[in-house]
Amino acid sequence: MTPDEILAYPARVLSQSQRESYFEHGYLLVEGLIDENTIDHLQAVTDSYLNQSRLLSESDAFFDLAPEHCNARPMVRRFKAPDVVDEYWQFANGVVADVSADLLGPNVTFHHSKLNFKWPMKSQSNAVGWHQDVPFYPHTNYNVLAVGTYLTDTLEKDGPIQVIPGSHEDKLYELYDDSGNWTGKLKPKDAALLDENRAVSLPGPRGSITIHHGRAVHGSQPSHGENPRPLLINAYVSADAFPYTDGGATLKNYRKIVRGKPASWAHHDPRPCPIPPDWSRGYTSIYEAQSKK
Ligand SMILES: O=C(O)CCC(=O)C(=O)O
Repeated sequence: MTPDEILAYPARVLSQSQRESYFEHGYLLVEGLIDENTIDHLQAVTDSYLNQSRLLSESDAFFDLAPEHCNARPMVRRFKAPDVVDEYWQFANGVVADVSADLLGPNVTFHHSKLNFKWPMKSQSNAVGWHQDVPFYPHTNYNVLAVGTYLTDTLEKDGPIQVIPGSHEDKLYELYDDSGNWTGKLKPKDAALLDENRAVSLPGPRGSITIHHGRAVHGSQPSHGENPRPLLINAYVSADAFPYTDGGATLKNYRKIVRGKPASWAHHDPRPCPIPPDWSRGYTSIYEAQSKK
């Protein structure tokens, strides 16, 4: 569906001007959308899983551990697919799915979730390098987006998501180095050409959501504080967008319809896209890829 076709459907949560702004700039910040009770509940569930991680010494299917992780200080970089837990899955099916329908059209498929943290680390930066999401999971069309929910107040010093406005209408980048190794971020020579002065930071109080288009160039700066900045990301695609790769096949809720109905026709965008490595047996994490020299 084109933006005009999507905008012709009545909005569920967002205002018409928020929807138009998303299509023009490729991102949106909606402050304080999620109510306090829901955030308190998600935060309590998150704390209980962080506690469980104390017993681990290496990453597993759920926890991506930072090098400094230990029993006394559980430093988890990411919960890899939190939607396997009922509370997170219910959240992924709630208001953030309605927001996605406002921007993808009435028929929406869940793609994946992750809960990213930023702990102060000595061994490596906790920045996330510039990248686009579509080269991780290319689809037949670009009605692909990710909704981030801040579980704590997130200030500029905490390393909020940053987006280059309008980049969703620009080119797609290969996220490989010059030797053909997957890095999950733009090549230094491509990143050097980005106009970083135009980057927009999206800080917000707990319960705020960020939305970025699957083609939008985004990342985040290192954090400078003790706030581990839990950011719960749920990614959705329009039901008529079909994956070119089977990277999500091992995920429990991958390609479940969360709004509307399945598509009987695929929609194809003529703009080509790069293809990621074969992750059909599972994907590790963006941190793993980006931290390799
Ligand atoms: O956690 C962040 O700051 C950004 C994460 C991100 O862009 C991703 O996981 O794809």
